[in-house]
Amino acid sequence: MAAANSPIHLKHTKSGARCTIYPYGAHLTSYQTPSGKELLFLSRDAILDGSKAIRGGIPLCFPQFGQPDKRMPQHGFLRNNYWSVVEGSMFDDEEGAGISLELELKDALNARGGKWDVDTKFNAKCTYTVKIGENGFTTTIVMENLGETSWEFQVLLHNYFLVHNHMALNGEMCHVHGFEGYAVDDKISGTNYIHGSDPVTIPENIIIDRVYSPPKDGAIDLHLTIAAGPSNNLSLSASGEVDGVKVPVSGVVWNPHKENALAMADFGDDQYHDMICVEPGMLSDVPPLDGGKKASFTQVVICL
Ligand code: TA6
Repeated sequence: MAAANSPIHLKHTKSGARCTIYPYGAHLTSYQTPSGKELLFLSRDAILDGSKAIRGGIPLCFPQFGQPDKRMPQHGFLRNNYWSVVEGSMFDDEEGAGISLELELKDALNARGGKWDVDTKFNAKCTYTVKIGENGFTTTIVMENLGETSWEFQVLLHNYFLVHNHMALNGEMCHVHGFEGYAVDDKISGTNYIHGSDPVTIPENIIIDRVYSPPKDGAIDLHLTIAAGPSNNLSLSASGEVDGVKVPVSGVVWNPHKENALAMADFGDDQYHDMICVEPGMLSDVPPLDGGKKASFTQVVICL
């Protein structure tokens, strides 16, 4: 019987901003501005009973993004395990409101009865903090190597942003500014190229699945502006470090389009019209995390 996955509802008393987090996956599924505008997409068919990763909100991806092999599940182990609230971490003050949750992966790995071919010395503790304020939210994940052997990893915050029907916005498409000059790995066309000076446009009528990697001599941190429709513009900034050394931040843009979405039981009814995934992460050139050391990754999402 899956443990109860009762959602945690937070409200910032001063501003009226609200959010919802599920202990399963430490999964932020909703952030609403003081005026009640929702920024995150949550599928109407999302499974919330802890039997499957939640479709929408911000799934956490660690220690891998995607599924290059069968060593572990797609996107790793964080979104499909129960996290515990860090005692005394909930706050609500002048600046904002927030909470931290934690998960020791060794238990998660053991709980799987060795089902995954991951080095059993892989002993990581992850702590995830969500802070909400009047104009948006900040999410930070801290990854600690509790073991002795260093391990390689990726980390990504798989944001599903809410867009009210891509093409209904007076024919407007979603735009993402900030990937200019980034190297693109287009998973759909199988091509690789350097993105030009125009914004990334995300029409509703094609599958988009692209990884944007920063140029070697380019910015380390990621700064994006996401134009997701009238009065729905967001800024997204992300930064990461491993044992105190900053690591270049990549981004992923995904829209499954009709065929792929309808093939997912938790993503039906043409809901793909109403979302875009813009996902910051440390995906390449990430140094291994040595035993006893920590890494962290943070994003700040602000309504413009
Ligand atoms: O966002 C990029 C991506 O890797 C896509 O290829 C697609 O698989 C998506 O993540 C969703 O993955 P999920 O395992 O949540 O269905």
